[in-house]
Amino acid sequence: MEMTLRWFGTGYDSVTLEQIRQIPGVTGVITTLYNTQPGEVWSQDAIHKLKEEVEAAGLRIAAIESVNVHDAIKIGSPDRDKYIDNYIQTLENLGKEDIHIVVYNFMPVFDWTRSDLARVRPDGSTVLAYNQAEIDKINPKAMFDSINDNSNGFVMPGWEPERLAKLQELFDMYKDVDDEKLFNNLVYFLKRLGPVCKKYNIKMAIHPDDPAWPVFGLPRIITGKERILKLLKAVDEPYNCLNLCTGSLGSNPENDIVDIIHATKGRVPFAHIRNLQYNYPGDFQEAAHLSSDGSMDMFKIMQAFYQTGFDGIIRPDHGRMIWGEVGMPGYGLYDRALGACYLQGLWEAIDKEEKRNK
Ligand code: DNO
Repeated sequence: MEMTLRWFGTGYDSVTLEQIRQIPGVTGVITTLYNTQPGEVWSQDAIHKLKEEVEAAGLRIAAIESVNVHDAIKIGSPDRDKYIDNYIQTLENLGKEDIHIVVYNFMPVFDWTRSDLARVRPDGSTVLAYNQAEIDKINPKAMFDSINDNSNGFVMPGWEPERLAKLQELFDMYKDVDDEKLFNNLVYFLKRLGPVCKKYNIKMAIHPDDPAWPVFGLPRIITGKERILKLLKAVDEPYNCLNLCTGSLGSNPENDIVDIIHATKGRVPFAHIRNLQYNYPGDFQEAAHLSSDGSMDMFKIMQAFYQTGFDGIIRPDHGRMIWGEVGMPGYGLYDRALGACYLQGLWEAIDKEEKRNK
């Protein structure tokens, strides 16, 4: 297991590589070329520069999160092959730079959705939160504006203003896309990536839908165990794999995370680990990573990874904003650093205990 932290790049993140380097046990970052748009080719030169910057700080790029997928590919429009060709070229360039894990999602229009970026918890910390009744009251444009206005001046991942300026147009384009079409378009996309992934040993790790149910009437297909297994089987090759995100899958309390970890054994090179607090159906908020701070048993989750022989990378996912820190909501330094240490503490204890019992 390797512990990593997400870093959006100089100019896009309030956290520096030097700070990340000082979190005990963190050896890699999960990063991206933040100024690119879905559908663009990433040049090898730009990737190389990013890599040099990370390595100069004593870290490595452990994965790219994300190379976002152009909506034409998700919709299956006639020009999709052009965008898939661009994606293949980007993977080729990443492969040449020795990068082997790429995260993406296949959610229409929006990436993750929240109704509140700074819900205040009893201890005064703030967290991302979701309330279905709030979402039902607003339209997608209002949702986008509220995310944009409340992100402390940072562009939130997956909420690029350039793309979302065409919101209505995008919604119209998805009119005829149901779950089945979206799934078939995903399989088509993945099959075309096969040769380049095999050539460079690249793993395409899909991020589950967050929250794990349809939002604004748009289809969502990576929401739970059955559908994940269906996808892994549809392209049954090691390069088609899962970025197991406990928080996204866990937004639906019916998802048994421990069971999903066991069921996807061997197909998870990368995990996002965070805790959630369920309040009532349709309302949850994020929490500190500690089990007792939310509704998930983080020990059992780490134990399941250990027992399935997990040897991939982990990042402590979203944290609370604490100690007066101002940064991108969910992506401050302090609480994620606490999370990284806590998760490594669990791992060390599980490892020692399992070895002692052998
Ligand atoms: C939110 C993240 C997502 C994730 C993408 C992957 O903070 O978990 O934005 O990176 O869905 O493509």
